[in-house]
Amino acid sequence: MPQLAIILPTLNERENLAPLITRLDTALGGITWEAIIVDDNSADGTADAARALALADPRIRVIERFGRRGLASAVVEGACATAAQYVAVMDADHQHDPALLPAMLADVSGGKADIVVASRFMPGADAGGLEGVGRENASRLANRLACKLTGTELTDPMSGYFLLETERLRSLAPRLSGIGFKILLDILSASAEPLRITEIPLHFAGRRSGQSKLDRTIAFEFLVGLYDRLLGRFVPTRFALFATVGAVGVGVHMAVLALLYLMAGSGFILAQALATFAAMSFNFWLNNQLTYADRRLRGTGAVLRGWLGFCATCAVGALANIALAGLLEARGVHWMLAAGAGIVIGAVWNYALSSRFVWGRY
Ligand SMILES: Nc1nc2c(ncn2[C@@H]2O[C@H](COP(=O)(O)OP(=O)(O)O)[C@@H](O)[C@H]2O)c(=O)[nH]1
Ligand SMILES: [Mg+2]
Repeated sequence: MPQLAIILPTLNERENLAPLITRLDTALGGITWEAIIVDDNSADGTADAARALALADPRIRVIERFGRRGLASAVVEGACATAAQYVAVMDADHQHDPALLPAMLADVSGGKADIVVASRFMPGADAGGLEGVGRENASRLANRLACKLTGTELTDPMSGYFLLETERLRSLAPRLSGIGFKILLDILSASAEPLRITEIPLHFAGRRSGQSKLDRTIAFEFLVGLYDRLLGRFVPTRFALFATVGAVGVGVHMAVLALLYLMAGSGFILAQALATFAAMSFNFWLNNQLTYADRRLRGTGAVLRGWLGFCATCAVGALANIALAGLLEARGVHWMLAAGAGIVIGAVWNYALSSRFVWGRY
C-alpha cells in the first residue's frame, strides 16, 4: 500500500517522464509511493510513454482523458484514483525538485501542517526558472494580493507544488471551482476551516524539455481567480469572460462599421456584414486566448476549424437574438428591452454551443 501518491498532470511531456521517475525513485528511498500520470490526450504520445514505464514499474499508473483539458480537474481525478493517504502535486517538467518530498511528507504526516507548499519566493528559495524579470515581479505582486484575499500568510499561494492528505483534497473537490487556473489558491479558499500551512524553499528550475502550456499572464490568471472567488457563484466565471469578450467585440463591430459605412462610403448592408464578420473573428481569437486559454486551439487546422465553427455558432445565436427581440417588440415590449433580451439570449446560446462544439469535445 503506497503512503504517498504523486500526481503528475501532463500535456506533451513525453521526454520528461522517464528521467522524472528516476529522480522520484532516488528521492523517495524508504517511502512507499506511486506516481499517477494524468494525461489529457497529448499529441506527442505522453500517455503511451507513461504506459511503457508502467509496464516496467508497477508504482506507475496512468489516467488518460479524452475531450477534456485542465490542470485542476486532472489533479482532482488523480487524487480520486489513489488509496494512498497523502498526495503531492507537481509539474512533470522538472521545475519542481523531487528531493523536497520527504521533508514535505514529514510535515503533514507528523501533524505539523495540513498542507505544505514548496515556495519560489521565501528566503532560501529562488525563482530562477521563471523566465524573465517581468514574470517574476508580476508573480510576486499577484502573490501579495492573493495573501490579502485568502487571509493566509503565504509567500507563494500560486505554487504548483504542494502536499496534503488525500482525503482533504477529495472532500474539498466538490467545492473547487475547477476553472483550470491555480488549484492551490482554489483549495485554500474552498476550505471552510483555516488550514495550517508550512512552506519549504524551492529552487525553481527551468523546464527540462518542451514548452509551457500556462503562458497566460499571471495578472490575468489572478484577476480570474479573484472574480471566481467573489462572484463566480452568481455568474459563472467562464461565461463572464465570454460576455466581456463579446462586449469588446461590439466595440470592434462599431469601429469597423463606422470606418466602412461613414468613411469609405460602402452600402450599409455590406458594411454591416463585414463588421459582423470582423467582430466574430476578433471574438474567436480573444476567446481562444483568454476564455479558453486552458483548452486553447493550436495549429493552423484546429484554429481554422474552430474559427469556422465559431462563426456558424454565432450565426445561430444571431437568429435566436433577432427572433426573440422581434417577438417581444411586436407584443408591445419597449424596443430597448426587447433588444436587450435578444442580446442576452444570443450570448447564452453562443456560449452554450461554442463551449461544447468549438472548445469542447466535438
Ligand atoms: N493533464 C493536464 N496537464 C496539464 C494541462 N496544462 C498543463 N499541464 C501540465 O501541468 C504542469 C504545469 O504546466 P506548465 O506548462 O509546466 O506550466 P508552467 O510551469 O506555469 O509553465 C505540466 O506538467 C504540464 O504538462 C492540462 O490541461 N491537462
Ligand atoms: Mg512547469
